[in-house]
Amino acid sequence: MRSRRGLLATLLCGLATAGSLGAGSAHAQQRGSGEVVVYCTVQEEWCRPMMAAFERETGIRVAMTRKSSGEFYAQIRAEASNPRGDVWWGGTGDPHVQAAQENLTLEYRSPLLAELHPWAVRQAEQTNYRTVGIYSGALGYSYNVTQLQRRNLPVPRCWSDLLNPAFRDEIQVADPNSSGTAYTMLATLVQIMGEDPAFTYMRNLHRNINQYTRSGAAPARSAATGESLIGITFLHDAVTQKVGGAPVEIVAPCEGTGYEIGSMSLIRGGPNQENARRFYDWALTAQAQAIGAQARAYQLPSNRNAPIPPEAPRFENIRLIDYNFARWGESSVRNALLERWGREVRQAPR
Ligand code: S7P
Repeated sequence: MRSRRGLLATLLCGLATAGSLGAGSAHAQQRGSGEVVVYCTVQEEWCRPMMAAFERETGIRVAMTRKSSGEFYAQIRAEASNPRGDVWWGGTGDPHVQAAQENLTLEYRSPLLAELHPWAVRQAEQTNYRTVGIYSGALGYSYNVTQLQRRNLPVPRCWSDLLNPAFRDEIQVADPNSSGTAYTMLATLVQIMGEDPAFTYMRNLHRNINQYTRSGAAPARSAATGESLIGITFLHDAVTQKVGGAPVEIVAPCEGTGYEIGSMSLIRGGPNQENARRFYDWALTAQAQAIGAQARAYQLPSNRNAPIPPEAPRFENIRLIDYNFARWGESSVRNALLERWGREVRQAPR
């Protein structure tokens, strides 16, 4: 039998732990049951430990699938009359904003909103609390230093440098229809240059593109292995490669660049709504957000108490544009830009 002193020590220790872990562990005290279906849009390497930690903490089973931002937006739309998913966790904010506008997601005011940075709360306010910011990160590119030096090519520093004919077939970026990263690039260029000049730029860049990938982070891996010279991605996806030992340098373009507010939404009509809200609250805790860095994901977390990974590209060192998330996530605007990209860029002669 345990002594009274031992019991007191255990209780005090338990209280201290609950205090330091915050709302996440308060939830963990009531074990849950059943399952929750999570559509995960960050990298698989982060999706898996995140889901495992939630299962451990709550006892709720997670059925998780991973796809890119535009793909899950399209799936949630297609499933609207018979929703299969409960939570859409991660991915760039624009398609979450579009889903909110199209009434595909649910209004929810998490008690954890009080712990978030203003930019994450603003994302919730602008969508009537149908999505919320969970992390943030800036767009840019990385280049393979070994290949660049071996071939004596100039070091790129700006968006304009990517048009250099010396980079023909050497640049990789994703397709904005499937990838939130690539849509962020499209909307960023339009915001920096104006729409017609941005499309002229992208048609010229098209000559240097070797492949439009489905996934937004794939070009960072391609630059890391030297398969491509340059990969356009979020900077944090390139940091993951650099931390893993790849010979890459990371560029925040000199003209300025856009950024994402990675978001989370509850799917309207999802089959496990109570468990979905539990996942949502848990995913906003500092403790859950710390899992990103452990999985080598170097975004800036939205919970003010979550540790910022030292490797994360800091916004104060980057020339950021004032990205208008409400405008570029608006259905008609996003659809029109994607349609124009398909017609004028993807089909352009090389
Ligand atoms: O790797 C993390 C990340 O860059 O992936 C998300 C991205 O939207 C998913 O990839 P797609 O571009 O293929 O949609 C970002 O939100 C996140 O920072």
